[in-house]
Amino acid sequence: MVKISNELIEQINENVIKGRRHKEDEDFEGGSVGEPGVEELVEEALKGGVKPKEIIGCINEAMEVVGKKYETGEFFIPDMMASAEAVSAGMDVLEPYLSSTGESMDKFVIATVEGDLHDIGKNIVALLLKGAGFNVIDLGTNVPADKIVETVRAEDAKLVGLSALLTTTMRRMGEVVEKLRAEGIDAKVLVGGAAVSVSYAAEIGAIYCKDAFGALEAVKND
Ligand code: B12
Repeated sequence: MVKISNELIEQINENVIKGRRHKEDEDFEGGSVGEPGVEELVEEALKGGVKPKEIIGCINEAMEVVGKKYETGEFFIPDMMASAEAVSAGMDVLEPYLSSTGESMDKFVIATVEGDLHDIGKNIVALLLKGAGFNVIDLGTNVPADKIVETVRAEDAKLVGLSALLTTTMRRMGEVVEKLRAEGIDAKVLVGGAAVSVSYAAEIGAIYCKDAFGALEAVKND
């Protein structure tokens, strides 16, 4: 069983990197058609008892590799897109396994800040918190500060999550926190994404979360 799980995890990793969503997809050399892609592999892993946490960890690692390959010029934007789509396909399969117990908990408004289109990390955080029973309001990507503040106020949310993957968009997080405080809203703000650091989070008065599990810890420790 352990061996099978490890093999499946390895295959999920490989197929995320290759950007193969499902069995109809080709690999880089035009082969692999008919072999399971991320969708089928995640399904098989979950049915075989692999924990969602392990699958999420594997996805994180695979995307890390994709980022390195992009940095070194081995991958281009379409390759990153294909991997992102493969992750989305896997997350759709994962969602019911993380589905909420029906507890009604605090509202959590989450968004990727203005100028930034990256949403895989945000979606994982949203999914995990939804699964933990939080009432997640996901505003999507490229969201202006005013829209975030307006939603937090209208929903009277006590928790806010901001994602930024670009060094150029990270500063938008500070703008959101400033606007929230200017309106007298003292919601707890969680921030994450590759561009963000512990020191930047501290500078703007937010809580840094390394990953989605860190987010869960931070909101549970209220
Ligand atoms: C996939 C990807 C893309 C895809 C995004 C598709 C999508 N739907 O998201 C596409 C192709 C669109 C893309 C575009 C671009 N990208 Co890009 N992209 C990536 C890549 C490879 C992976 C990101 C990812 O999904 N990681 C996996 C997830 C699970 O990890 P994560 O996002 O970090 O999230 C986890 C934690 O950070 C945390 N977290 C994240 N958000 C939040 C929020 C909260 C509230 C909390 C609590 C926690 C939390 O929890 C998550 C789960 O555990 C990264 C490389 C990298 N190392 O990050 C580059 C990267 C972020 N991209 C980069 C660049 C440069 C770009 C482009 C500018 C390229 C271009 N020239 O056009 C554009 C920008 C587009 C835009 N305006 O946003 C650079 C950024 C460099 C920088 N310092 O600014 C990176 C680092 C690649 C590199 N090494 O150069 N990209």
